[in-house]
Amino acid sequence: MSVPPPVDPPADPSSDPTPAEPASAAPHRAGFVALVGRPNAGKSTLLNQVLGQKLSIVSAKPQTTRNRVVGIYTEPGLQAVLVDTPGIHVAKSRLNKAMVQAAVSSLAEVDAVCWVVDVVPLAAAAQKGQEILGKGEQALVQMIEQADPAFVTVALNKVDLVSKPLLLPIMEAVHALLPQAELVPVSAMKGEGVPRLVELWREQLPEGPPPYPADQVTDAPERFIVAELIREKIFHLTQQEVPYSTAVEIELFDEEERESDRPRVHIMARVVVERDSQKGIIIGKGGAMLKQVGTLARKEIERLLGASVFLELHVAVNPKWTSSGRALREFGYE
Ligand SMILES: Nc1nc2c(ncn2[C@@H]2O[C@H](COP(=O)(O)OP(=O)(O)OP(=O)(O)O)[C@@H](O)[C@H]2O)c(=O)[nH]1
Ligand SMILES: [Mg+2]
Repeated sequence: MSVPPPVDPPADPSSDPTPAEPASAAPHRAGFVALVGRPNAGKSTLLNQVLGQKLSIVSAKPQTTRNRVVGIYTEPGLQAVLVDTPGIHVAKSRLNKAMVQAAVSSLAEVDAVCWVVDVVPLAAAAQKGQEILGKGEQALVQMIEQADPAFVTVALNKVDLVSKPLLLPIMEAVHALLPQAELVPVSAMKGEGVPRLVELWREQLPEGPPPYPADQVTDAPERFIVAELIREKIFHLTQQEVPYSTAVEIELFDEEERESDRPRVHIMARVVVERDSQKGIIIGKGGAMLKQVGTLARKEIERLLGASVFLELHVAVNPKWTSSGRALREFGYE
């Protein structure tokens, strides 16, 4: 576990500035920034890019993130606590409603909001002469306005996929809807523009000491991230409704040999689906799919834990868990 860093004592305004201290030393700033947006906009990619490490899972499919995931970015003079959230969408199932609820409630708890926008569909709409910001974006802006955060930045994401001139009408449309917000074209994937976003948070976040120790990267328990990494591989490897019917529960997290000369962690996880047919797909022919999920997840879990990992997966059916309050609470979604 991490050890809190020494916190500087508050400056005494009556004392003369010591020559050793640069006169321009800016006050420490810290606060919470919610990353919100439509599904698949690149919120989790952005979180990982700012942190410089994989913390929140990413996939090409929408509705990958289901919980709020906190990533703590610390540099001298700044701690920005980023809150990755599920994509905001018109939710039908109880699971999806819980996801949207997690995102919307995060809006109310933060100092600043970063709206992450995928510019690709907007550029396509602009080229066709259609309305650039559709109902989804407008509803989202209303939610941001209702939450009334002190600052809003807009990360116009995936600029690596769109030619520069197409960004102009998009920026105009966003500016018209959110005139107070700072707009930053970024590529969360490649890192372009991301330092500018961090610079804005540094300017916007309130003065104050860091809420977390400097070496802490998240408040999420390791077992949560482990379960997420397994779920991510299922998102990558399965199609249609299967990833959306899947949850992962850690049943055993045995760290007895973690501190040994050859650090080792034994993990048992249950992959829960809604139907027998989905169970068949996740297991695959002769167990091939489950093996592939396990192999890919294990590599990333080993990197996360800094230990070799013995990962055992099995699959269980919990009919209609996505609409069961009890199951949603058990899996941590409600
Ligand atoms: N080319 C490109 N792709 C990106 C960029 N940012 C994200 N992506 C891709 O967009 C897809 C969605 O990224 P995520 O980070 O999972 O998006 P999200 O907003 O967290 O999605 P949900 O959790 O489903 O709401 C993935 O395939 C990413 O690799 C970018 O800057 N450029
Ligand atoms: Mg996400």
